[in-house]
Amino acid sequence: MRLAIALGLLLTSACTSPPAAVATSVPAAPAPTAPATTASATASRTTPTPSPTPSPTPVPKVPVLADAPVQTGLRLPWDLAFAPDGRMFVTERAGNVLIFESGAPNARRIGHYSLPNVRAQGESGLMGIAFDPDFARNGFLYVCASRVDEGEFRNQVLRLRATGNDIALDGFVIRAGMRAAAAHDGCIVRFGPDGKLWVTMGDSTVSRLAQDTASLNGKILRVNTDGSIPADDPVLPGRSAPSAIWSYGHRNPQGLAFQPGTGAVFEVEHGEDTHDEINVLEKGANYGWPLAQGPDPQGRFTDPVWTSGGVTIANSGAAFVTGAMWGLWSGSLFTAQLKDTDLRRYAVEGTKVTAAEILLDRKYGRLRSPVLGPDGALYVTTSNGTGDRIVRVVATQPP
Ligand SMILES: [Ca+2]
Repeated sequence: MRLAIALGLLLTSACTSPPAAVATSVPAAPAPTAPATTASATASRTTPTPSPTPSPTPVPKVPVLADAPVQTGLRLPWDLAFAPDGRMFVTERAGNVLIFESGAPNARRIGHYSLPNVRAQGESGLMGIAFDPDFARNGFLYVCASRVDEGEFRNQVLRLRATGNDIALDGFVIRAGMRAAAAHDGCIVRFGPDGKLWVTMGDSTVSRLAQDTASLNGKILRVNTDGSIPADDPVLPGRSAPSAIWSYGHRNPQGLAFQPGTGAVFEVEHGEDTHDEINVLEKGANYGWPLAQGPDPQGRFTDPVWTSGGVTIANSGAAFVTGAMWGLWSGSLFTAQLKDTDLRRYAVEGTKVTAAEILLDRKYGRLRSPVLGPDGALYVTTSNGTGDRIVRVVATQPP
């Protein structure tokens, strides 16, 4: 069953050639008045002599969206990230890092790296990717992957080093302590505005680990890029010193996004058969899994700011959008849905999250990770198994 759409209407753009408009929407706020007309009319009434025309400040509007694949023929691309020079790096679950010249349509593939010892099955394999904030100088990037190492199946955070378009394994950030499984591996990596590396880690199908503060599974982790523990990480119940764990009680978090301006950490995780969640992460907080799903009626845990209620939609990745082209939608959170095969917008005020539009509904199949590109467009990976794509969603302001 589909969620009710709070507002806005959905236009499908069935079989048209890309780029095609995907959606328009009723504005959330009353329609803005046209600035130039109003301003000049007022000016002409009150000012008898001509005065310099003030440059009009555009009034933000609901954006017009256009979507089109920019890369095709991929196999389970999981995540992507843009280098400061505009190159687009894409992970494929099997263990590949693909480098494209840019995010432009059909941009040339200029590099390919295979991470060794990846075991890819179901929700495991090579997943998250993030660039070091100082990448232009040090060439470092970070991935999270399920690998066989020292005789164990582990999720690991690894540092890679790019020299031009050649990538080499540089070392481990987190080598041990994260069990891997065919499902519930989390494994999104993102840099926060605090310069720390944040990692989502699933319970690896052993749900009790999410409440075990001695285990790194079922957690959100926050570490320095060399794997050391930031001194301001929390001291969790049952421990005597800070650990890599920022928050716990998570089932399978596959989305992580930092709110522009505030730095608040929004996390998206899969529920079991109800209550997919969006959480705002507080230091040291317990988000309840597996003791509570969704809001806890007993008040023992930190409640999600949004849930899917009695159904699951399989919300995976998440990203905030910003920029003038997004107009009234700047500052919104977008999530990609696997099961419900769509892209959703949430209006966000502070930490209040309100479901808004459903976009790209059933158009590209399962959607995995949305990432804001350097051009302000949203790039989304599909996760269908064969013939997968990177879809670019461009927002423009209507005249
Ligand atoms: Ca929860």
